[in-house]
Amino acid sequence: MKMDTICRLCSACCPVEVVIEEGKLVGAERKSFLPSAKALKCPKLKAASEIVYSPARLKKPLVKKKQISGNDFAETSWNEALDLIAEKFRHCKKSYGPESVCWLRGMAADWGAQWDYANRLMNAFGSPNTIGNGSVCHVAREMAHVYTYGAMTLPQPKNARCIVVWGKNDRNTCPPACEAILYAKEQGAKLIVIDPIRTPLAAMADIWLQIKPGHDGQLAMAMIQEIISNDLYDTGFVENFSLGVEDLKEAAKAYSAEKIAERIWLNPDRIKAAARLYATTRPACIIEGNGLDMQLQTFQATRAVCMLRALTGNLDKDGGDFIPQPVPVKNIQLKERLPRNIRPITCDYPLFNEFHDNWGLHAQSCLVDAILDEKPYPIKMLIVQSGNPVVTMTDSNRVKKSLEKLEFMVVIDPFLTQTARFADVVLPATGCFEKTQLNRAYMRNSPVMLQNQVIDWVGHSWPDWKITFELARRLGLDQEFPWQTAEEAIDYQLEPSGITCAMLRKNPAGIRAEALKYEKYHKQGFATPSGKVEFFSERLQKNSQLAVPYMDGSNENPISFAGQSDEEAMIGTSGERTNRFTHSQFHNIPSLLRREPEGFVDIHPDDAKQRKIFNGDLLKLETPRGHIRMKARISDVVHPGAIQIAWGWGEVDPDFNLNNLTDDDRRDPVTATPSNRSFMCKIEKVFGD
Ligand SMILES: Nc1nc2c(c(=O)[nH]1)N[C@H]1C(S)=C(S)[C@@H](COP(=O)(O)OP(=O)(O)OC[C@H]3O[C@@H](n4cnc5c(=O)[nH]c(N)nc54)[C@H](O)[C@@H]3O)O[C@H]1N2
Ligand SMILES: Nc1nc2c(c(=O)[nH]1)N[C@H]1C(S)=C(S)[C@@H](COP(=O)(O)OP(=O)(O)OC[C@H]3O[C@@H](n4cnc5c(=O)[nH]c(N)nc54)[C@H](O)[C@@H]3O)O[C@H]1N2
Ligand code: SF4
Ligand SMILES: [Mo]
Repeated sequence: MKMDTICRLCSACCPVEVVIEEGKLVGAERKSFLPSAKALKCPKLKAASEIVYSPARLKKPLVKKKQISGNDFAETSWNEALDLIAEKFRHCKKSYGPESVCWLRGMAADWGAQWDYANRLMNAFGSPNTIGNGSVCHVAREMAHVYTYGAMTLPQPKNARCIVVWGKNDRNTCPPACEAILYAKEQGAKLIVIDPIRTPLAAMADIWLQIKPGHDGQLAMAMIQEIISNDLYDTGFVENFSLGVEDLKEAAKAYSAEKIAERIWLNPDRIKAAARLYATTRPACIIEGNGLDMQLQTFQATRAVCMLRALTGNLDKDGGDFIPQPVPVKNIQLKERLPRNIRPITCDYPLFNEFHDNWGLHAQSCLVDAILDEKPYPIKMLIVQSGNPVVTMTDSNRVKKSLEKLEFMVVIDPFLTQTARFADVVLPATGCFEKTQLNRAYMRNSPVMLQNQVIDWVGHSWPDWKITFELARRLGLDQEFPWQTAEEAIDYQLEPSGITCAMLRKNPAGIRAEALKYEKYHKQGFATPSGKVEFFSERLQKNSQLAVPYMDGSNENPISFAGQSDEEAMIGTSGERTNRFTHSQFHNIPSLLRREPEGFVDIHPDDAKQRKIFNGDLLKLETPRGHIRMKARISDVVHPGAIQIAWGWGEVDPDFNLNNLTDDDRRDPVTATPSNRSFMCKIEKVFGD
């Protein structure tokens, strides 16, 4: 039997068709608009049945045996596990106040209605502290869009004549987007790639700018300067639908290509050529990604990139950057129920906390501050759902210290991860094919699609919705969580749209809540305070932030430890996603390991020669926060002076955990984003061992 659903093994959220035999998932294939010979294959999806039925899957709730030292767990029943957790919720509320309990969600791959359920439970319980990982993923990016033109745009590469891929590696991270780029390229579209690494898309680009890691904001300002000073911008659009272009003009003067090229490792003529090609080939879209997201200046840099879209009049055009038409849904988070006098632990980042109706709190680093430094007050109990913070959060050694200090910790995950080992109770969650769920990626724009349960729960695991609903009822929140099935809850949330779960099941390609419209700003303006695109933001000015990006003329080096490194240090870049793994996940799946059995440090041949490093040599990388060991791979995909460190292997061995190297002391002032992707590190060969 074949069934339709959405794959959530990573956050690409591909629509897929799965093959079910005797109730078991035996195969799955991505749906693609390309003929099947050209469609991109996904190794993770190919391994789906190995992942779902992995012997390492947790089958029952686990409780830590306190009397035995080490990481020993005993199996228990759902009743006992949930009763114990509910008792700890009550104990913390009574002893320290409800705000001492925090719920942390990871994995953008699982964003969806589940985020709303966790918020609803916590808000009704009385704690404002439901924290996501958006400060190191795309929520900070979303805020930069919202502050510029009211919503996060969706690039439309398929019909574009020019595509800019800025810090995004869609070949490995988002096959549907990559297919659209490849298709457009075949139709003659121009491709510009801005990436410190020669990715597959960079290798086929018309212009590839191999930027110095972390310096994208200055590049965007140079492109703005080139476009404005040569009158290449869309004057009609800018005059009628924006404000502050004069201020932007002024700010950009300090960043001409000649002035900044050398310090960002680029050639001024190539910067100008890229700016001109983008501005003069319409429609054009910019696909920006995680390469921009984890920088110390992420908010200003992304705002500058957003301004390029507006200057060139590409906003809300087919083939440009589309302003989404979100599906009307109920906001079910119950934020209004929170006592007004309790501040969240992320209170130092008020603009980030409040920029959106239902994104909620994402200054993830504040959780560690609250546990360790008790600022603004201590967190005593933590629930971690679909995240592996010991491996994926900044400065892992500090994170581990904080988890050890907790009074009680719960992890909800299909696997016993490095993080789960710190927990007092581990609840076995089902994976994506075992649950029905509304998907936020598809809620932000019609058409809505359903993630559909296609197989039974493995062992005694439960889907996240059921875990949350059952826990809520044990906390006396029966009225807030009256639903017995995922479908009931989804229908409740979708009510304003007139769409139901049953309708979605009958329409696997999705249902549009309203007809697709471009250039909506003619009628409704932009969802900013002024109703216009805001090159100058009064909101930011009032809150003591830069009203125009880089208007202070800063040329600061935004790489961690830049000031304190010795001459021998290199720029460590992190986070490479290969298409076999999702962050810390799947490093225990045999077929995926067969092709990629370990992670490597990519080092340029010139640097390797100078340091007498050969392929396969064991290297020690070190920063003031810690060290890792990994083997060298000589490769010219990197720029001399920079290395690329494999990502996610910290789940296999703490010695491979690159977040041992990252720094959480400096953060973007608006979005609390640390520099997870670029930091100075010392590199030396390990002899013997
Ligand atoms: N230095 C550095 N740090 C980074 C990054 C980087 O590039 N460099 N990337 C950042 C980014 S973009 C992100 S999004 C984060 C990712 O950080 P995490 O969210 O911690 O990433 P994962 O390792 O994917 O962890 C997801 C966990 O969810 C579990 N899981 C899978 N499916 C389900 C489910 O349906 N239900 C439940 N309950 N659990 C499930 C998995 O087993 C896994 O343990 O890391 C960030 N950290
Ligand atoms: N296979 C797989 N797919 C995934 C994931 C996964 O772990 N594995 N994770 C999912 C998640 S949560 C996310 S957020 C997305 C992320 O997906 P992408 O946004 O594609 O993220 P990455 O591949 O991490 O990084 C994109 C590119 O940024 C480049 N880069 C690094 N530093 C810089 C810089 O300073 N400037 C510029 N301009 N570029 C830089 C990298 O070299 C890389 O080519 O992928 C999702 N899809
Ligand atoms: S790219 Fe991600 S979402 Fe798409 S099929 Fe592969 S694992 Fe699933
Ligand atoms: Mo992410």
